[in-house]
Amino acid sequence: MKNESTVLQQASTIKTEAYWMPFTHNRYLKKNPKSRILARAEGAYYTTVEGRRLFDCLSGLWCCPLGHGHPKIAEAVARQVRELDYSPAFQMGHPKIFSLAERIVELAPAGMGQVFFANSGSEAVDTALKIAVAYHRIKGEAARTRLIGRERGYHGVGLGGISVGGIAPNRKMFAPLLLQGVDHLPHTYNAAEMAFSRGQPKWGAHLAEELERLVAPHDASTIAAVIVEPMQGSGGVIVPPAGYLERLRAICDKHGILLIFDEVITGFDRLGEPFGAQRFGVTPDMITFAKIVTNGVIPMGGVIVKPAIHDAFMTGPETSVELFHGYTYSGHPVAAAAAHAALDAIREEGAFKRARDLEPVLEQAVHSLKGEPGVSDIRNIGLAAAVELEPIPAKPGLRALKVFERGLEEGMLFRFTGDTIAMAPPFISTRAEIETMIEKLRVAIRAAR
Ligand code: PXG
Repeated sequence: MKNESTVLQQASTIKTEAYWMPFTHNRYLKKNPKSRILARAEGAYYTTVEGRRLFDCLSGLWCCPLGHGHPKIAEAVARQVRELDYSPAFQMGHPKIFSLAERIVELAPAGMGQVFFANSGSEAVDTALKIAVAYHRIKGEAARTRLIGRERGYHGVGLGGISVGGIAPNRKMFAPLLLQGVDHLPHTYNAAEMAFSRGQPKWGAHLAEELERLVAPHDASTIAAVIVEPMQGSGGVIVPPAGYLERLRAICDKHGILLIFDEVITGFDRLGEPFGAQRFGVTPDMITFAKIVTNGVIPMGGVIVKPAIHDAFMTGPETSVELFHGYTYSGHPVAAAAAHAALDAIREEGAFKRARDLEPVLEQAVHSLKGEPGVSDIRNIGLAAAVELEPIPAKPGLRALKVFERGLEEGMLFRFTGDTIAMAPPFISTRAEIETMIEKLRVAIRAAR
């Protein structure tokens, strides 16, 4: 363990040139990096290399709700490295990954049967898309190749994920590489109809009917799957209108189209239920997950499928490989150990209940920002919320950047994209911490003119 002065000493010698940072304004950050470099973390707080303590308003990037440095997870990881650090993912297994798959199926909505492991949300999504197309082919419907995503959807950065995703800047540089045969449902956000909604907006279920319009010109027999986030996270905490997901489910059923919920953010309690599927009472055919499954400590992702999908592949000679897909680190033993410990902690520490109990606290606090300068919308569900800011004229994104930077000075690590501030505090937060987070946001918003 390094002491404080060693960490600070290191900070003064950090050279930033060689590291190309992901989804980051590299040149701007590197002009003044120290306020952005994290040295350590404990519970719901980070400490920067300058020694500033920051409340973790987004639980890392939506992934660390049990808090940092969780002793049980740390212990499980250390033990696993000594016991079995790596086990070949193909043609071999290890006990913890079988039992983890079973546990995840138990947490999933009734009717799910198997788990295929990957190492990130992006890999989980590309895996689900491949399974969908292969499934139809095996079932004798090889023409079902088209995929339907949604505007403002985020499904990671794989070529499949950006093709079904609907965030324009993530796609436009790579247009020639995008998959053919993809359509997008309209997003469900309409400020005029739903600004300042608490929980699910009442307006918007009819937008699911657009699926019929996308299916019709191609014929349902060409459509493999629809993929949506039950709650759009990266798109800015866009909560599904009441009745919308139910309608999507019904239309998919009518046409034999697989419905995939991308639950990389909503999986494992963010919405107060194990999955968004349970929160919204709609069971998809596949669920992708990542992030919270290990509390973010070791990368892991995966796809949960219905037995009918899995079983369709289990044909042909028993000695043949059924699915030509997988990663060197699929079901990594250290990730599996971290996931078991995280799921133990979720159970023992009552995370579902905590997220549910804190939901009204966050809701009430965040909506108190209505009327602050430049706040055009506030929305929330589970332990997630977003505040939409009016852009500074001709300078989109600048207002949120100012709020973010003032937040750092106030001891808050907010998340901003465009002019939206997103929050998803750790489940271990206290009521007072959530209220303080919002009061500091108020200060930052007032200052960011
Ligand atoms: N699907 C969804 C729904 C996601 O939210 C991914 C897939 C990709 O996961 P990986 O592990 O490949 O990054 C995500 C990731 C944010 C933010 O601030 C969200 C994500 C990642 C980073 C930041 O909203 N989601």
